[in-house]
Amino acid sequence: MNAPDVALVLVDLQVDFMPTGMLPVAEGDQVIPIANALMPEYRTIVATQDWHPANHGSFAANHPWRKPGQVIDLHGLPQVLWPIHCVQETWGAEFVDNLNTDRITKVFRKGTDPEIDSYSGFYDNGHRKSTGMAAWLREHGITEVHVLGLATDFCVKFTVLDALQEGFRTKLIKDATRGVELQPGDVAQAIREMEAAGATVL
Ligand code: VGL
Ligand code: ZN
Repeated sequence: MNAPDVALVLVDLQVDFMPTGMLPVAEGDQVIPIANALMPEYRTIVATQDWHPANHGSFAANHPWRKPGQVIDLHGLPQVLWPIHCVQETWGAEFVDNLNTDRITKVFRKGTDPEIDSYSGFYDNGHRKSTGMAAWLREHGITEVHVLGLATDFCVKFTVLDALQEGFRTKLIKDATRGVELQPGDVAQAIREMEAAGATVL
């Protein structure tokens, strides 16, 4: 059992990020049994859910002639365009079937504003609005977070960087993450950035 001031953070363990999903992460399914095995070791477990409205600006389909992978300016921020994924109240946005959700203490949903994307579980990509996760963790006496999930080079990375910025000791459970790798080497680069910012890689 970890100390009571340590929380486990499960990032985006959702149907659409599985290898058969709309925004497939290779081997993303392999992190689920690890998450299930680790949960009994934590008193506090928070999970994030990518939770987009159908008109979300990160969907290529919402921009004429744009395709997934292209980068546009979305209300002043560079935005990678994605396939339609994790639409609120749809199957793709649900937690993966075989994830043991009984032990999850609290869920934070992100990406709900159609005008801005939100990779981090703490803030949107412009750091304009908080999800309330940092305050919630502090209220529950948490000083350290252990992060796993999908995708290493997007939502996991930005969740880890914000956790550090919010003053949490932060460890990445690397074996329980997988990345999108739009470019080969993106995952290795993301891990270097997290370490450089002060994260411990387990
Ligand atoms: C994610 C791209 C778009 C992620 C979410 O969970 O890493 N990536 N939305
Ligand atoms: Zn998304």
